[in-house]
Amino acid sequence: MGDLKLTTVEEMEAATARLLETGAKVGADAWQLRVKNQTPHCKFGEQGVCCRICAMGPCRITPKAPRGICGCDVHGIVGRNYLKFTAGGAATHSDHGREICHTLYAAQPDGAYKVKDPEKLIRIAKEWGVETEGKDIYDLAHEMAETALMEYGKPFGVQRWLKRAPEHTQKLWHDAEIEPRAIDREVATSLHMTHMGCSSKPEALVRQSLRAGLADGWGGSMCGTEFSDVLFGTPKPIDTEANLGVMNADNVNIVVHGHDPSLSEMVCEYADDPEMIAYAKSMGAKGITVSGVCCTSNEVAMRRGIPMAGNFLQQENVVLTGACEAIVVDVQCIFPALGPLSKCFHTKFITTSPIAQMPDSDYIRFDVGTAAEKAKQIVKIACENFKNRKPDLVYIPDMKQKATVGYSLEALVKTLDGVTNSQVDVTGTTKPLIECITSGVIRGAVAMVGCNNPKIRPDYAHIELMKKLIANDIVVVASGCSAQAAAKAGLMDKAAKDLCGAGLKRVCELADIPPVLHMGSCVDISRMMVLVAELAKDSGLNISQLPVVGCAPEWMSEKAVSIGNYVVATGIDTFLGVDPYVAGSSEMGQWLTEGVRDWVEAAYTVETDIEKLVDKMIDRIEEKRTALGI
Ligand code: MSK
Repeated sequence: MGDLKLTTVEEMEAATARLLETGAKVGADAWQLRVKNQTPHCKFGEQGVCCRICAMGPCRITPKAPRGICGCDVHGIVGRNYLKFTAGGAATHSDHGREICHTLYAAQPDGAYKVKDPEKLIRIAKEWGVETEGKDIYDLAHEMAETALMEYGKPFGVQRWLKRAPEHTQKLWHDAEIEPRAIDREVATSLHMTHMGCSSKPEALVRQSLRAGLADGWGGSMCGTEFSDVLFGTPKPIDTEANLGVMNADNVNIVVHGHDPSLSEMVCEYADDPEMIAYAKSMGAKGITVSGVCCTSNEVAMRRGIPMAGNFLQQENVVLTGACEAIVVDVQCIFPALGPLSKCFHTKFITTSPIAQMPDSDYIRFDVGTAAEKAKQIVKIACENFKNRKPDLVYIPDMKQKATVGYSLEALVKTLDGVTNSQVDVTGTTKPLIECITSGVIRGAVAMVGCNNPKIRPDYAHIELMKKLIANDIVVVASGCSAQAAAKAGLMDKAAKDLCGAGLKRVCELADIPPVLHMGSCVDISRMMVLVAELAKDSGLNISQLPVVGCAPEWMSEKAVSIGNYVVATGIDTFLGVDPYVAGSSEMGQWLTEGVRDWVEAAYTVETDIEKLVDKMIDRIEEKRTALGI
């Protein structure tokens, strides 16, 4: 198997166990203990049958009490909870996108934020019908930022980005009345519908869940992805490393965590500044190592090659190494536990956003106007904290893997250009990939996304599913914490081609790619939507006909449900390893796993048995191939 040795889940668990011993010495707890304290979970909550949207309750549905005080049945209660969950996710991603638009609005040629990809900005401006001729690039950036911000609250019309979808998909959305209008409107409408005395009909609640999801994936998240590329550069393949061993015991370790690259980009910039490196040395360190956790990690890995310390359920581990001088966070997926945990060590837990304020943190408010000075202040604080380290508590697991990351759609198209036998010119399109799929060299593709969840053995589902998929010649595109699971295991090392079936292995060799392709952070699932849209247009097929499925085996956040809704609504069958709190309603289950297919030609499958989950995905891909006669 060449020189690749995968890191196993068992090895990662052993490293975590060793770190928890350090935690026990200093009286720290961690999620493993809190899970025990919270188990068993409330059955009403698990099934989604508890309603607390008004003060007459809470009402809980049982065989003896089949309706709430207002008379709402279990299907209405489960449906409302599902829509509220979606709205939370859509709001979160979209607000991230909005912040990026504000950062773009503040970009200046001599400022902290610059336009790093002017060609992409011009391309999007032309797509949106904005005049570009003779315009200063920064004037254009500000105009585009303002135009994008208007998408959040415009009174009329639907999302601009929808035009990227094939006409067939746009028509499905129109006919099903799920075309998202203003982004904020879809979130507000969802919360209006779930207010006491509004919708309790599952069909209506599911329809709005798809619409709110689309406002995220084909609205707010797409703004986040596309304008992050404009500001910080469109990712290209770049080498990095992943897992806790990327932290360096001799250096000042700064860990960036969260989602918005506006913060992490600045921290990376200053950590690389010779003045700051000299400062770290004056404090007794040999240098500065920045590494990442969660989607922030994906953002800076794919643009700068910054190493990935870990994913969601590894966030406490970085502090437990005893070698983390500062963990610097912005928004989303940050454990409040980091506050008390950091107090057990010398680590500074630095919060930076008014949206994510937490006890036991040092709050250094970060905004676009003062980004440079705040980032410098944060790096200095970390350097000064090096001397407070307690050497007897330092243990960094010797565990890391090589990874090649940064496969934006643009990079993917460019990379696959050479992999074709076509007699016609297919360059700059997805046609080489289509050829690989239609010829059967690659059987299909799976978009692997989402978090970790203690309900599933962490990373196990991600890694085992991916191994089986690539062995069956199915290429994997991954984002979020799923991508980090792959990188930590070694599946983003190009040598992982040796784990593939013969067809995918050949493609990996020809294109010089790993079999699991890193497409970015959670908002970058919008990249995957554009990829399938292009595949459909270039092949003349509908998205739902492509042998492509989506999968979130270990998901946990509201954002993941919003994502699931827009992936399904885009025409991609989506497989979940964790139930989205709908088990209490047969009608909701029916709508999500079958009913929505009539509107969008795709639906959910929920399967908590991981072996069965992967087999169902492979079967679905093969069914689609058979239907196409390929
Ligand atoms: S960070 S939403 S735990 S993928 Fe985007 Fe990871 Fe899930 Fe957060």
